[in-house]
Amino acid sequence: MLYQNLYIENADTTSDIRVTDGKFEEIAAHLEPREGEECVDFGGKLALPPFIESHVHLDTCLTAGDPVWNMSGTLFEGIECWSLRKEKLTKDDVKERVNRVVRMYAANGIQHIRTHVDVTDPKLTAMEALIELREELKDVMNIQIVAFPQEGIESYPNGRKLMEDAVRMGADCVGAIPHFEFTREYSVSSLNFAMELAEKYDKLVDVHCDEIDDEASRGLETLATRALESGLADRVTASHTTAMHSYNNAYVQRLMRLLKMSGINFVANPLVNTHLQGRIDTYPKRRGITRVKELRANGINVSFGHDDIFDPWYPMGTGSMRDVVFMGLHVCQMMGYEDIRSSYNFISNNAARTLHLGDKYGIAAGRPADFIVLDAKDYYDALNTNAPVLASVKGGVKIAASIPGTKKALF
Ligand code: 17E
Ligand code: FE2
Repeated sequence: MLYQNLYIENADTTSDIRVTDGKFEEIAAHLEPREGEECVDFGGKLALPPFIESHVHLDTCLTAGDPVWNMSGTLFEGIECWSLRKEKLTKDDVKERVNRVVRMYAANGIQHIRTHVDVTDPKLTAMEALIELREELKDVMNIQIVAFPQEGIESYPNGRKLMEDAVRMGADCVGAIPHFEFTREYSVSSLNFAMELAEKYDKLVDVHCDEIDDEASRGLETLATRALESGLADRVTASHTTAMHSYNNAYVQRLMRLLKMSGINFVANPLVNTHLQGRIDTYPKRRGITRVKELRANGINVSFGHDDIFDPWYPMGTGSMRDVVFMGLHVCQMMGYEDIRSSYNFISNNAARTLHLGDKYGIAAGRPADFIVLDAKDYYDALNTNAPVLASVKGGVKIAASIPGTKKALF
């Protein structure tokens, strides 16, 4: 199969891509079609490695207002609303919602998702459902599962056991929520426990870290120190880190050295944290997004996540990572020409590093033939015009495409 005339990752000139047996065979400025080879000529459109959702809670998606709406718009009321919904969870309910959401994502060119799954549930219902879905949906979506203790590890009954049970069931990553634990001591010991669990079972780590406007919330320094000392390094991710917005600059200056040394990844969630943070402020109101520009300037890996789609923490979402990038560039004030053009990295190459996709990801000969084509000439144009996904190809198979002339997806 020959895909012709594609601008690969904002290149100045077009390339042709030959796919054989589900892999990229060769990529060059011009490839002669072989006898009988099927050709698709895109006539100068943008090709990118598939989009990646590096932070979402699939188990909570599509539950907004059930049984109650989050009236204050805070993280903490969201946790209370979810606690009520959690009592009603069944495996079928989780599976039905996740199936719908995964298709929304696929239609928008996403092929990899890292999902946090709440394990503060004595029955681990959502975890069981997600483990099955990871297998059932693998032709459409690569799903990575984080064992996420929404109501705490040390502050929830049997929290440690539930975490270990979830990892034994097959979770890919270990989570934690230090800012939600009852005390600072619990916060530190929950992080130590999570890191030891990850080492014991050879898992990645992704912590909901300091998702609060309290400048005294300093789980991040503990997480980064443990990542450095244990050698887990870039296998560790700090998600949200919104307290960093409120840290004083002198502290951040010292912290940044440790963050660089540790090698950890960051995930910011610009849509959801713009909505959830600053809620107890009058004026001025803090944006509550982590310091993305400064982390990037220090060479630290950052990706962007959606975090929620229509659930107790966020009442909107269509599964489009474009909306996430669009908001992220605004709130982080990264609107320079090159910032905008290269911003697809937040939902592709940077996220691939966080998910440790290695050489399973990227448009290069010998790798799995996974890529998307957008109806635009470069990513600046794609972002600005909200360009539809003309094709999402996974393993050489077209799994999604938009209906010509519309932004609706055929799937
Ligand atoms: N749970 C949490 O602790 N934080 C969030 N942003 C979401 C769920 C969505
Ligand atoms: Fe989250």
